[in-house]
Amino acid sequence: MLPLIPWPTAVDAQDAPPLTLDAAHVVAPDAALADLAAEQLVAAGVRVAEAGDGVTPVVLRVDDAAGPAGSDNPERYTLRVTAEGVEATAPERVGLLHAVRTLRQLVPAATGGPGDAGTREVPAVVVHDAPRYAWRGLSFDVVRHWFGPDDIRAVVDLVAAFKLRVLHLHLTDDQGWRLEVPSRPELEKASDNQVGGGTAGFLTVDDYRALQEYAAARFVTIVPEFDMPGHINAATHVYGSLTKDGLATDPYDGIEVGFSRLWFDNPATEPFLRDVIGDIAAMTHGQWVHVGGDEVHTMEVEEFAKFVELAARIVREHGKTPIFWQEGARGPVEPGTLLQYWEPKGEEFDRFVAAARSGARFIMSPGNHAYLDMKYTPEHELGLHWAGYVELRDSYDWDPTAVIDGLSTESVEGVEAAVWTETITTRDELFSMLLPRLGAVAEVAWTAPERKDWDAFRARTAAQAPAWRAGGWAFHQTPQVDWP
Ligand code: TNX
Repeated sequence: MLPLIPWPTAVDAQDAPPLTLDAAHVVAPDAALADLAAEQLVAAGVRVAEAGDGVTPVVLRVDDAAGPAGSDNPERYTLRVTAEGVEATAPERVGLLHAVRTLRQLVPAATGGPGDAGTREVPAVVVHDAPRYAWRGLSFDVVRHWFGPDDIRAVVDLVAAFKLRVLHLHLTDDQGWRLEVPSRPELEKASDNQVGGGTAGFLTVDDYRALQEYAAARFVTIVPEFDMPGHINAATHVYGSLTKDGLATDPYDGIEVGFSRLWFDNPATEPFLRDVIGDIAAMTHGQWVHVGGDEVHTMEVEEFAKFVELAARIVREHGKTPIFWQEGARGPVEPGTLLQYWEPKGEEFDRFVAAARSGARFIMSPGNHAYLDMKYTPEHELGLHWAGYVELRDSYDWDPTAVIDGLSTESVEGVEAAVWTETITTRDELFSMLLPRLGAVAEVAWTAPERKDWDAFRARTAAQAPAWRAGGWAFHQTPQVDWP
């Protein structure tokens, strides 16, 4: 059993002596990749040194022939470990980093950290690998409780460790506004609030740029979410002009949803959407802008549909691709729009299938499997449970193509876990909700269904624990795993 999550396409254990990886010398196509590889090796307790006696070469090389036989997946890679050294090949840089992540997990878990004196014996193996879906992500609510740049970088490191490519940041909601918008500087007034009150904050334009650069270096794209036309109390608290009676709303620090809204016919509304979406699009390096659309409980569908049409049009005018929560299917849907499924609502499945026929594609975030803010069990202190209790196995045992009856498999764009922070206030609490379940969702997104195996996954999860401990990553010791 090799301790890999997500499980690769092909793992060929070699009948050959293992590699002792005490010290490594990295050869890479560029300095940025060499640094990232060195960072991973050091985290695993390997000394990184100049080439020399007793120093193992770890060679990263661009090679179109890498990956599983016949695969043209742009993320594919091959990792070869022999007693003499390590060779990673891939057609693109991202695949080389995937190979390094795999190597990092192969360094024996018992020697997971720097300073650990144990032997770093890596089995001789050839791994050929490529993901099932390109869209593999985590959605992270930094509104309900504020998590700043340091925490967000830690979450980038975590998602990257599981080879995820998207970090979707939920940046606006009833309780707070978390991103500087240069054309609307007043929005900062709505940053200093969160669930339960207390001091909070927001990302400046510079913070946001630096975060995107940090993530991009690790092949993670930040997808910003500006939630409208509901979940909007932070904005109506700042701009009374956006409300029906022209009066600013009170700050909100509770956890109810669905009460706040914009008004389509209000002349202040469209300029607000244009300013906010325009600035966010201009600041965002990735291709996508998420414009929410969830849980507007006080609006007729005709008006809601106008918001969907307008927000999507503005996003496209700025050269980006719009994403909505699944409610976006109630509006007109253009080809290429992404819809994010979250709530099991059988009566809406026909609408989702129709949206897919119009060219929409679905990101699967089913609450009962992928919502990592759900409690593990009724006794769990943290979390909500509107979508049920989500134990590790619930996060593991599902197939994205079987979530919406009648949806064609080609209409599934990929998979996102989600963590909402109504009950989560610290980094340790956050990580204990994400780990170990994020590994399960990552495997759903990466590994072909016929290669998944719950018992093997449990064992591979247990094997990660020493590295998580060494890295200071809190995790929940679910009884579904025999933890070391
Ligand atoms: C539903 S998921 C919401 C969020 C809550 C979450 C809590 C979605 C699109 N909306 O506003 O934070 O449930 O689990």
